[in-house]
Amino acid sequence: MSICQLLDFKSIDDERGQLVALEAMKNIPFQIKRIYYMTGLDSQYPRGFHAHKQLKQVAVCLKGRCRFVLDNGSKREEVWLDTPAQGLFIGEMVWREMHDFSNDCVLIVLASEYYAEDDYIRDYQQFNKEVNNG
Ligand code: T46
Repeated sequence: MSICQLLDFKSIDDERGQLVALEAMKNIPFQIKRIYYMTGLDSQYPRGFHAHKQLKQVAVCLKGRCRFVLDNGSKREEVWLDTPAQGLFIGEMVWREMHDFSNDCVLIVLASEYYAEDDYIRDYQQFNKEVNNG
C-alpha cells in the first residue's frame, strides 16, 4: 500500500487557459481549515523534514516542479509534482521532505487544521520511534 495518494483533478481547459476547482469533502478528502503557499523556492534549500501527528494535507504544484520524499517509518517513496491537475494527499504520521524545486516552482497546500507547532515531529528518530512503537 502506498504511503501517499496522488489525486487527479479535473482540469477545465479552453483557449483562455486551465481552471481547476478544489472542494472540501469532494475532491479534497477533508474540511479545509488553512491554505498556505510557497514561492521563491530554491533547489539548494530543501524543506519539510517533519511529520504531523494529526494534520492531513493536499499539496499542489501550481507552477514548475518539485520532488516529495515520503516515509512512513518502514518505507520511503518519491513523488514528483509538476502539474496543477494533481494533488498529493499526505495523511498523519508521514515524514515528508521537499527537494529539487525548479526556479519557478509555486506550491500551494490545503490543510485540515489550523497551524499548530505542537502537531509537528521535527526529529526523525522521534518520528521513527513513535510510528513503530505505536
Ligand atoms: C508541511 C510542508 C509541506 C506558520 O506560522 N503557519 C503555517 O501555516 C505554516 C505552514 C508555517 N508557519 C511557520 C512555521 C515556521 O516558523 O512558518 C515557518 C516555516 O514553516 P516550516 O519550516 O514548517 O515550512 P516547511 O516548508 O518545512 O513545511 C511546510 C509546513 O509547515 C508543513 O506542515 O507539511 O510545508
